[in-house]
Amino acid sequence: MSFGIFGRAAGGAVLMNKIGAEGAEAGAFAASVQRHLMNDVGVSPAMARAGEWMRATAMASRDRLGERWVQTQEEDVANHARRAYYLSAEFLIGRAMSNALAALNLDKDFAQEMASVGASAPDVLESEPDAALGNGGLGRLAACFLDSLATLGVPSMGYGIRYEFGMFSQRIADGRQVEVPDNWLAQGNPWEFPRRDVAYPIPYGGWVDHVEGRPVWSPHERILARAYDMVIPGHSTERVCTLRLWRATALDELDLAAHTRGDYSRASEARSRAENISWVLYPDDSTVQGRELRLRQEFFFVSASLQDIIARHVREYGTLENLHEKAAIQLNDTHPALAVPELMRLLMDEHDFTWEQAWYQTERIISYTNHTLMPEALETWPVGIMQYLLPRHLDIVYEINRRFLDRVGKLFPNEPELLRRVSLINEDGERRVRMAYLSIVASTKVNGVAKLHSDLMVQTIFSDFARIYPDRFTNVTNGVTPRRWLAQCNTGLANLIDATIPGNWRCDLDQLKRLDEFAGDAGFRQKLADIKLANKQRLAAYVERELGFSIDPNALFDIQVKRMHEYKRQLLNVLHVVQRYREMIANPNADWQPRVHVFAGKAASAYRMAKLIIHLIHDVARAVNNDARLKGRLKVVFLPDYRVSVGEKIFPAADISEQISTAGTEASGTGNMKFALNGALTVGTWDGANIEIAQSVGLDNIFVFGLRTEEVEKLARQGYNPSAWYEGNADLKAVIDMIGSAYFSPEEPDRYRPLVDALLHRDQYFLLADFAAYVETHRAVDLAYRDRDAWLTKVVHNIAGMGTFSSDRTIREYCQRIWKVPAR
Ligand code: 26W
Repeated sequence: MSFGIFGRAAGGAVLMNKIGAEGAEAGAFAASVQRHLMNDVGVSPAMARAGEWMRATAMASRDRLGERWVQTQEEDVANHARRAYYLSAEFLIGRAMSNALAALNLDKDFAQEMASVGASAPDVLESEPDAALGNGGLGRLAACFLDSLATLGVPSMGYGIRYEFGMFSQRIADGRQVEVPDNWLAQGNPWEFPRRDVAYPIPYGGWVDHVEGRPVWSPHERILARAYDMVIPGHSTERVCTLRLWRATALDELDLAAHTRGDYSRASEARSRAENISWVLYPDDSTVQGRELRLRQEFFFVSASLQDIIARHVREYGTLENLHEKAAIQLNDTHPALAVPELMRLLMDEHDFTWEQAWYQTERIISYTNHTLMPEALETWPVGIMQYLLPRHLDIVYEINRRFLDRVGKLFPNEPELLRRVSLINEDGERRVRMAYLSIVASTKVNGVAKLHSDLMVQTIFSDFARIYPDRFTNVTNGVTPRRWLAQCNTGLANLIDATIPGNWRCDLDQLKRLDEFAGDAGFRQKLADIKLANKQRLAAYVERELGFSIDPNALFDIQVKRMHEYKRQLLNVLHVVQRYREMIANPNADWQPRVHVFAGKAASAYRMAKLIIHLIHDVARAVNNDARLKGRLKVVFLPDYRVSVGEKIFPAADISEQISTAGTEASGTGNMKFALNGALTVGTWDGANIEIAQSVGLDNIFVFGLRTEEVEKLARQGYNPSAWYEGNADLKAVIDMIGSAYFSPEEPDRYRPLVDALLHRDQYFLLADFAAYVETHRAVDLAYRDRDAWLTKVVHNIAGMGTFSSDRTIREYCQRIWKVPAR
């Protein structure tokens, strides 16, 4: 069967053929699964357990993806395609199976096949470990982007690191977070294609000589980057996208001389030194630790990826002169920012480009996305470490800086302070390279990830650069893939949408707008309510399995899931829960809206305050869940080990989505989109993408509260005094006193001292200033929830308004405005 460039079956005859072939396809797939089960897994169908069926099914799917991969590559080469390369230190993929089966149109056959062999399809799917090669939003965004790149048929690749250990698993012991290594490759990875012939040496250390005026770098060591591909299937297309992940190994695995001497530990030293580099993901999204290893990781995957891009280009064109016409490279935050000096080095030192020629290309190839305004998350590298690990790159950075400052000096001759501010080298204290500035100077475009964030970016952290490069800055609002985050995780809702607005909304999410006209249809609303209830029952069953207690699916489910961070204000949520608890015990016979408050999220291992908040949630849960006076009308749940596959159970089950960051701090948020798409109403601040969601679903269909960014700034300028807010609000005072007393932690009365002190004396994120409005908003939520028809009407408008938050829209914008590559 032949498909067009972008894999659309052209013409009715081909389509008929395809449908006619599907029955046979399904039979062939079942046979292939059984063959893999016997030949590769080594077990009979009668004896196979869920994990074994999973591996066999994955292998059978992988075969087909392999075919699509070959076909896609051939197309791109034949078309001399300009390609987009997405460089990211994180890809938070989650499970691959349901998505692959859906993309291959085999999901229903799989369910039938499992039934016919007496296996449970859900158990088989659940046995797949999550690929958790990321921390949070930034990594998950990268995974959604791959899904859209494949689906839109964009000639493209993702590049990252094949971490042996991904994001740690979170266990809870006595209310405290305990981190456990994530050995996700323990059973092998049936989805990856090791490319044994694709490997590049990665140099580190040493010194730079100048021979006949040319710099010559003599690295102290070299390790090897080996390619492992994951094939990312597109939906409604045979196109796929490649995620190429690099694994570090030693160039010389064995020091044979040492081995012969009997010095075995010496003999294997080089190996473990090298393998360390792709060993563990940095489990931290606010501060950087283990600095040297982290820098090694960043250079490792950047260098391997660029060498690979260059090798591919030379293979296709025999020259690098047109590289900038055929390659666009996106830096996912600054973790891959070393791509700037590394591309310069490869072009100049290895391919004889002059500085001007190399810079001309670099500036046209690279673009950079910023994901945070938080100063502590903006990467800088001490000049000393750079000198030691990457001396040639430091020289190049200095030269980029010299030329850049020279230009700025000419553009703004009377502003010596400006030069100091925009220098790529921060000279205050220990000299450090500012990776964001380096990225900006070398980029075609620099984007933020939601309108507010992009505006603040040019008004605050990058304001000087916005003057120097007025046309460089832009916005591309984030999105999420509707395949995983609606079609696959919420089959009930997907079926209802299919029945209501037939068409391919999965790949054209704007279609959801047509649901608006069903808001007044009582039958439709009832079906929506039934689906939500079923999803809440499913989550309740999961809670019961994980935590051993039951929650009432008829209660209002109020959910906050995301990384634990002070700016995200999980603590404000807790303050509200405690306030509600106080009100309920003061007046137990009132007609309280039954509620379940669900939390989930990991804290960086060194982040004391975030961990203390997890502990507080558990302590509050213990008190509240066991207080008979409440008669089960208030429950607090902390679901451990939040990850993609847990998100898939949570988003469809929420009535209320908590998006309550201090205005101006959350760059975008993407969980907010997943909740709303699944029919939860947002309680949110005027921050990040919440603003655009509000504009899209309508202000009547969202609960907005709290200070706006300008008001937060004003308050800060005037001198914010949290203890005045504490003294001025009796409820707030009582809530904080209750936490500061031994009420929730009788075994350790001072447990929450640090937290209460931080609130009363600093309150960096203005919780106390937003408390009253937040509590008030939740009263309005309770009232609104009681009017079932009105509530469900809002739910319909929420879903209908979410079309624009598809990552397909986001990727189209990158393609058109930044990369200049075609998308269907
Ligand atoms: C150096 C360690 C590190 C790792 C990750 C520092 C900072 C990060 C990211 C910038 C943190 C992150 O994930 N940012 C989130 O990116 C999402 C996707 O754009 C946004 O939706 C979130 O608002 C933003 O917090």
